[in-house]
Amino acid sequence: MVKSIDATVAIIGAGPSGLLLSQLLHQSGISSVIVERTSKKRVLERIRAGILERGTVEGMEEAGCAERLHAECIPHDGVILSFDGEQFEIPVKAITGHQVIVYGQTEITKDLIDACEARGQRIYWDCADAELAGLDSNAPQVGFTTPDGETISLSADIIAGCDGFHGISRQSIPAARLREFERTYPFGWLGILVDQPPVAHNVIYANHQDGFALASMRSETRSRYYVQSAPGESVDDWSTERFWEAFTHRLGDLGKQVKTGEPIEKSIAPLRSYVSEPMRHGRLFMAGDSAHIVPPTGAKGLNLAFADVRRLSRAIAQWHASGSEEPLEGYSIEALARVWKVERFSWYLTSMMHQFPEHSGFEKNMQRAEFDYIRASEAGQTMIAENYVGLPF
Ligand code: RFL
Ligand code: PHB
Repeated sequence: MVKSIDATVAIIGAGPSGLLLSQLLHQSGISSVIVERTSKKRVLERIRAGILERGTVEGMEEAGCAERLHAECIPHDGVILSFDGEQFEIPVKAITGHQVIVYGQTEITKDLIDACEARGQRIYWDCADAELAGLDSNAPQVGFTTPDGETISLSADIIAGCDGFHGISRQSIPAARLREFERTYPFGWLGILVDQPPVAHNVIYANHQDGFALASMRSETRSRYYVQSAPGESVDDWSTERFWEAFTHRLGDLGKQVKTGEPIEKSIAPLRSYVSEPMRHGRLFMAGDSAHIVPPTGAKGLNLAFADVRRLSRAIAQWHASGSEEPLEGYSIEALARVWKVERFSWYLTSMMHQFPEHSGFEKNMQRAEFDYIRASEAGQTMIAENYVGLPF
């Protein structure tokens, strides 16, 4: 027996994109149902983003979910760049008038799930077999099976593909209708979480001849640190001792002040730039990592996802209120214009701050010249500051 249910919007994925979309649609009186592949526990355990732009904070405010964020976040006025141990700070707030904040993706996800549950939002967890149909019609459908074995057919006016890079939504678009652009990088990031105070108040991006390192944080007592790892390496290749030796060395003198300890989490992530165009196919609208990936240098992935979701929620609300297709038709083009600028910044900072195995002395000198130019140039620092704090939405 197939159970039939309906909602105005079917949302695939209960990551930050899907949860925020559901919450914003609710604020406009629009119903949605979320279908998620994995369990609530696993979604809440993911350690990912930490640095949020102003527009992301505004998105949480619009969603009515920013109370804990405002109480617990750590505002940052600047960001530090380091090259072979030499450092300088870009005064982001002095240049742009705005700050970024530290507030983990784990907390964002928790706040959004709590808000969704408090108002009785339907989230189907642990449904791994979602299939999309009728995308070319005005009555698309999502079929899936619950963990209890119940088969559900969800009818909607719109499907939102918020199911990340490995999701089903993008795969449901005929290949001939997609254009994909991709750059993979010859390295990954090994990240650890450790219960020790952060080495500096601000985030540090360090290019060292041994490889990249990044010092970030989750709170005044919890640090998030990364080092560049080689392709194919796994966490087992990185003993705790090897990590601390590499990390502290790559930070130069500041490295001597790092408080080390046993990591409470260790993971490795590949780096990639990816865009799939358009971000719409019929009644399917893509948002977040399902449509694009940025390398984490610059901390843009979640922020870009939230920019998509805010734009999409407004388009859907205008369509719902007016019945006009026009707001929906503009979504992909407008979202992609911003996506490519953020792709550019993430690619730029990745290119400037990492050791590439194929680089000759020429490229290494180009990186050094770029660093020296930015350090001495107000224009150069302004370019980095206005991207870091978040481009206008
Ligand atoms: P997500 O988070 O991948 O969520 C997608 C959800 O969809 C589910 N799903 C499905 N559900 C139903 N059916 C299917 N067939 C499905 N397939 C998948 C998944 O289980 C999941 O729950 O995508 P979303 O919501 O678009 O959010 C994107 C962000 O998670 C991502 O961009 C950021 O984490 C990127 N990122 C950072 N972004 C920042 O803005 N600032 C940062 O400081 C930052 N640091 C990072 C990062 C990502 C990292 N990794 C591990 C990739 C640091 C790292 C190390
Ligand atoms: C983090 O805090 O996890 C973080 C910070 C800056 C980045 C990426 C990740 O560029």
